[in-house]
Amino acid sequence: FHERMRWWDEGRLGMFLHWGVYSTFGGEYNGSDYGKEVGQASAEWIYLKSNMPVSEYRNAALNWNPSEFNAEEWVKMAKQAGMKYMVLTSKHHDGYALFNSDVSDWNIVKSSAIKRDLVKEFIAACRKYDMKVGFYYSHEKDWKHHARKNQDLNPLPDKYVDFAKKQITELLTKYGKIDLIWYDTPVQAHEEFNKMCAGLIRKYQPECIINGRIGNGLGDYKNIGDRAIVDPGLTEYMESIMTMRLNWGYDKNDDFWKSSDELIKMVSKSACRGSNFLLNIGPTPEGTFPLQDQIRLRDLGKWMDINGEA
Ligand code: FUL
Repeated sequence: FHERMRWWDEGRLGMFLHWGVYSTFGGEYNGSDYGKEVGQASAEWIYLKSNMPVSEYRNAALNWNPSEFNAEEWVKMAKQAGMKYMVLTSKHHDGYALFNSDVSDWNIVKSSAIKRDLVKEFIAACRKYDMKVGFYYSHEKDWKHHARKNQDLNPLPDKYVDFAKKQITELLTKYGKIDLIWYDTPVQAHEEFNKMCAGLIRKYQPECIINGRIGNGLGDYKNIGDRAIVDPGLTEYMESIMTMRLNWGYDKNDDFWKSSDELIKMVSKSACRGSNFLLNIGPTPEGTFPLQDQIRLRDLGKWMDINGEA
């Protein structure tokens, strides 16, 4: 047991947030729907899966204006649902950062229409409502800063390693305390790189928790595959991650919602087995939670009010 795991182990339930330039496409490009391959492609993979011109994706970023984004509203909704931590995609596989960065212009401040550091706003809101703050950071896949095609290159190019090191350091040094970094997705052969990613956290924020998908057993807890519940008989810290419908990122054609009852059963089952549960929201390009997500959060909140502390 390590002291830094206490809040996480007591917390049990968190909110995952997949939000970025991909959200502006809503899973669709050129009349094709990229959000329907269950467990495979997802709306947030559209840049890779559609093979659209780089300029097209870049323009989507430059025009992106999530003017309805209000971090406090997000945090309040998570809080009401009984969630104790939130994990936002600070950089997904497309390499686009939701924070200001000096090592690449491919970020929300320098390549968008809103030009605001949304990570900063998100952290401030979390702090205000006593919510633990986590950031997803795609440490290995980066379709902008190393490769769109051969995305699992081995070894990773030196230039990328240097870039990632600097950007993770920015995240860990410019925003005050961060409670969790959620790395994704590991290639075991990149052990040295993964160790570097862990080392930065231990160096700058020793109390920050590292998730299992850093790879090479370097995390503070384990993650299982996407959208699965852990088996009974748990002996380690574990976390399940779950979507409310098929996709992680916003997809306007995805109607495969799980019902509130189904989700509540999953939350309860996961907690009974001693695991954490991270439930995903794919906010709209404007920056709001889709209505269907809000309904499920409200239902979950009602259930958590009665059963949450049990
Ligand atoms: C996967 C990613 O490839 C998906 O896009 C998503 O972020 C999921 C949580 O992890 O590995």
